[in-house]
Amino acid sequence: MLTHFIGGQPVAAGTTFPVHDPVTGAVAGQAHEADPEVVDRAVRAARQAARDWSSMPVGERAGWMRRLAEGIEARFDDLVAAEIADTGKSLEQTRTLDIPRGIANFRAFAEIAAQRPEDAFHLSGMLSYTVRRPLGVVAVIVPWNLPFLLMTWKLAPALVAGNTVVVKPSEHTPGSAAVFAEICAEAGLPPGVVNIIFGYGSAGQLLVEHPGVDAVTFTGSTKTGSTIMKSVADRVKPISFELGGKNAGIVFDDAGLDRAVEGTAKSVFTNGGQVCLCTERMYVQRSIFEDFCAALAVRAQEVELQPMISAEHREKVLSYYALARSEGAKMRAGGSVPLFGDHRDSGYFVEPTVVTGLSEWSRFNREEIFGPVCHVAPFDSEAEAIDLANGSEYGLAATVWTAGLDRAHRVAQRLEAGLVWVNTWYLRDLRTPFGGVKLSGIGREGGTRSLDFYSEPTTITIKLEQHDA
Ligand code: 6OD
Repeated sequence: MLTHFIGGQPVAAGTTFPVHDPVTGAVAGQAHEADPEVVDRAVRAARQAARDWSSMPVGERAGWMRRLAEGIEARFDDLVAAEIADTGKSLEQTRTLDIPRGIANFRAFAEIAAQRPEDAFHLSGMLSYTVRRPLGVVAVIVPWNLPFLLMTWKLAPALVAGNTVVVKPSEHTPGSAAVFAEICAEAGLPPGVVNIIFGYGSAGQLLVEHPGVDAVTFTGSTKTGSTIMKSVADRVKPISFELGGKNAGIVFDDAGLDRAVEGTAKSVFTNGGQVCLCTERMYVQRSIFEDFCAALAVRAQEVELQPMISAEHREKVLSYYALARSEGAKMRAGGSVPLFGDHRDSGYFVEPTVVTGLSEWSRFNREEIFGPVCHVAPFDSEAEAIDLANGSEYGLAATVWTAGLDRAHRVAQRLEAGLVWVNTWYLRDLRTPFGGVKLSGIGREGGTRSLDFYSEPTTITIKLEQHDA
């Protein structure tokens, strides 16, 4: 039974809810569900801890971040097991991406914060400089697709900037956060600096609305982001949102077919397509369109399957497969439910799917599906490819596949997206700004942008009297 972590202690309060194994659909565990009293207790614990934590020198807080990174290393296998149990991710991905990124997040923000210079201007007659102060208590609302990676991506900068936090992981994926609570306790982190509560969206809603919460960071759907934004509008709380996507990829005929297909397969099928950065719309130059579709369809059939996170999410993805069929799409690969002949048949799997033949106006091509699926359409000119890619309400990420250096820069700079990858996908430098435009989010995190969000500058200006010696 997973318990909340409040004020440095496990707290077994509130009713409980089941957590399912997406590989089999079976109930794999239970967690306590935060009610209003639990939420209030967590926020109070965070507020109480904020005084000492915020006044600690940043170098000391950076030391705590390094200790947490070491704690993650020491509990690496437990975190891997917890993350796989909740998500059904592959061992390979969990060991090489999800958990290592937690370590990297704490180490990176320890360095970035400790080395960050402040503004200072010495003009005739005055000295003007800034100090940055933490926001106070930050609500950290974490999605189910990359639970540990995204929790630590938000926690590390929030904490090193001097905030205390209340984390609400997704109801589907409480496991790695529960192990992290133990890591905080084992490391001796001051009680109340990190608090973790479990529950559904209703618990998250109570948390963001709590008057003791000063700011909200959220990664998840645009719909939930919009709900949170309305809930905090009256108190004008700072928000940082990374939301949905309908990411486009453009393949030019000079890209090298094998490289483009391989990279696209990764960008479409990784994590079962359940990454906000995954590509769902591909545009391929007409001369290589048929070859590209055929090769991607082959790759789709070779992918190691990862289940959808829940029965409900699987139904959603399958409803888009059905929609594509009903609109006359050509299913180049997949389009239904795989049959294993074993325990996985009651799990939440769908087939990796490649679709062609739908209009740009089809709901399939406009709405985020968040599964292992993409639509592929041909284009004739560079300008047309850019227009097609930009013809979305979303703007998180895009990929461009070409050997042409000039074209790579030209196209990348014209794409309406917060992130553009050229001849690669999801290659990250944690110091760069990360986030989306349009319905894909508001604000940027990453490097000093994260520290900017998690703190407020105060400008101090001193008049300097001019005296002759
Ligand atoms: O890699 C990251 O830092 C990041 N924020 C990834 C987000 C993925 C969303 O599903």
